[in-house]
Amino acid sequence: MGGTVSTQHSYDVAILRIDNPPVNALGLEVVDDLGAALAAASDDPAVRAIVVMGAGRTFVAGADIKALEGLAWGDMSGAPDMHDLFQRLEDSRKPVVMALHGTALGGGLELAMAGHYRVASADARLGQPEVNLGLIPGAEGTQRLPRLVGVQKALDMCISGRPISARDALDAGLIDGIIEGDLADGAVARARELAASPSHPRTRDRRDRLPPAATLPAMLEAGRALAAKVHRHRDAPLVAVDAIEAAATLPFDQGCRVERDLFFRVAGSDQAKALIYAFFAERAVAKVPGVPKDSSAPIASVAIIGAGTMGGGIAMACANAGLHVALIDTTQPLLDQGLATIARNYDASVARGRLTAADVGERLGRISAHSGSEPVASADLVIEAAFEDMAVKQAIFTRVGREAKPGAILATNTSTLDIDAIAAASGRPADVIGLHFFSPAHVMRLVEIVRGAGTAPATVAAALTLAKRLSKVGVVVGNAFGFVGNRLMLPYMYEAQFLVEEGATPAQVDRVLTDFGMAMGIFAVDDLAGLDVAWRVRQAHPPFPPGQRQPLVADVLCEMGRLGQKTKAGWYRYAAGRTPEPDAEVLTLIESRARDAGIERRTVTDEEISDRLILTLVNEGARALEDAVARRAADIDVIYLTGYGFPAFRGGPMFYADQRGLNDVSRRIREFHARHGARWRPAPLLERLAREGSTFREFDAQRA
Ligand code: 3H9
Repeated sequence: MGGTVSTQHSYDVAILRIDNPPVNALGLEVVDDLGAALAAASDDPAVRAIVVMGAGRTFVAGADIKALEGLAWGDMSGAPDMHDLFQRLEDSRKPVVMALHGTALGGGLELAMAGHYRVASADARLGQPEVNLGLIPGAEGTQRLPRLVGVQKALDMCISGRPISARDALDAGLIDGIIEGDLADGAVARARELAASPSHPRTRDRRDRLPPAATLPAMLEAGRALAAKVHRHRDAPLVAVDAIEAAATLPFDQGCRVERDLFFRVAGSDQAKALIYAFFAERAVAKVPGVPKDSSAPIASVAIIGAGTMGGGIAMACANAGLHVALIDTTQPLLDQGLATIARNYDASVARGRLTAADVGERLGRISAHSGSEPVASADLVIEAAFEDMAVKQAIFTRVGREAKPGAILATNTSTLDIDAIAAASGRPADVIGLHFFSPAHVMRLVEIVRGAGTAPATVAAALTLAKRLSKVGVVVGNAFGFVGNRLMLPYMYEAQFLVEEGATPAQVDRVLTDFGMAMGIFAVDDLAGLDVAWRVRQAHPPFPPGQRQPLVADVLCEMGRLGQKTKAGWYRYAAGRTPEPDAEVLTLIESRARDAGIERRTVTDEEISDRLILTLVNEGARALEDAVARRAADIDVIYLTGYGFPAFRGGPMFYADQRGLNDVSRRIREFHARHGARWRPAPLLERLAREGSTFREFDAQRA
């Protein structure tokens, strides 16, 4: 028998156990081995029923995404055809019970639906997440799921990609029972009961859950509207609706042929390439040479110094993950204010139905407030989230360095300051690391993990483990101004300001960016963050050297008190709520400042806006790689996808550049250099890769 499936007998039941760590993904070998194990169990006269389950922590979490990556790039050799196996499972005269635990996702759920019966442990999760990879279910999922749960629920699951709980699956008819206690024993008992039945239900024969023809069009229309809304600009969710339509209107085999054609149409698309790349890039960031994979330092208690917006958000992120948090600030009123903000944020989650009042009670119960620094001594992790001022931070670290227990991790949440200077004050730089959370810290997934010159590998490992524990993505970056994210963001922001000085409007720039797929336009982002944030940064770090063009308007807006949403006016005005409205006063100000500076006003095309902004990110990204502040192009992409609203279906700025072709990117940057001067000097790394006909992906691969 093959190596990925083992057979074990319990009474007269054969248990076929899929063992392909880490997540039992279905690749060619598993499909072959399962087919062989099924044949043997079918032929064995002592076997009256069959159970299929997963070894280790999960059932099957999907088709092997590595093989699907090959497929996306034109290599068909690794992608299994599961149709035969599924047909044989369904045609088995002995009942096949699928026993699910952990996750049954994508091809895993498709496999489960090919069995006659499905049982699951109470904590199992089931879903068709293919859209997250730019795909649709391609192993009969779009044909079987509507037959089991109806078109409406199938649309919801295939469009959102979100898994459902075992309880939901039971209510929806996707599984037949929940097993409390040992899953294998429960599944075997069920299989033995069923062995006596003369025949077993085949999903493919069912039509009872499919809707009458008259109600179908409205459901599909609602599905397409939902797909366009939740996955703006993405093709796969809409294609999934087409495949489900085929399930409702065609016999099973014909529906499967439609699904197959549609699957192959999306599987080779740029969107699938980008999203699959993003899936692996997000997981690769945790693999840092020289840093142990798993941290041996368990973190259970955290002391957070500073109860402001950042400290409060970090406290929530930690409490949500089950950590005990001591929130420290200098006075009781500051602590009260911080706790009130935390309570308000939690109330909003309850109002939105994301948490129950009991969940919130539990989480708040893990946060205690302190006006003295006593909790520092016992904390496994100390996070300083005080005012962004070197003297303040150094004073805190001098004290923390003395008071924290040996082996504790000492983190600073600075966004602009030098980690080494902060670490020096602590007297124990090996323990010190930057944790650059993004606001709101309980929501945003990105944490830049800033490694100082003296940071120990074990400290980096602990920070990576913490990020995962907080359900965040930690990316290790070097200690240089702006780290990686803001280093790229600042020139992008200034380029947008130059564009409006030349004749574009903030609304046009923001529209071009959201059309490109960015979550928000840069002027709307600036207004949301507060214009004073970048203003303070500009005062400490002028954007461009003297003699180069400087942005003309942002400082003036700040001086006018137009600080963004919080003052109801910034680049836009906010007459009612948070919706930005173009403001004639700002347009006049931009025009007059530009005229005074002798800038010729002209029509700026959407294409120029898009290129000047996105290629600014690419060029600066290449420089960050040259300087080794970013380790890999994929790290930059993950930072932009998880922290800056860059569209996942484009894979990130560096992947976008690869897809466009570095030759074309470099040609365009040289044009901008000729027209706009020094700030557009092409990054030598980009020029070299373009000359060699290479890509950032190859650059990463060579470094790995
Ligand atoms: C599909 O099924 C298409 C079908 O319709 C059929 C078409 C013909 N394949 O995330 P983690 C690896 S599309 C290969 O850190 P967690 C992952 O790279 C697929 N590898 O763990 C990582 O490797 P490494 C539909 C996979 O506990 C390791 O497993 N399914 C796969 O936080 C651990 O992953 C999905 O989209 C895979 N399918 O989360 C599910 N899945 O250690 C995708 C994981 O070397 N997977 N790996 O870095 C997930 O959502 C999460 O991995 C899961 C576990 C929730 C399962």
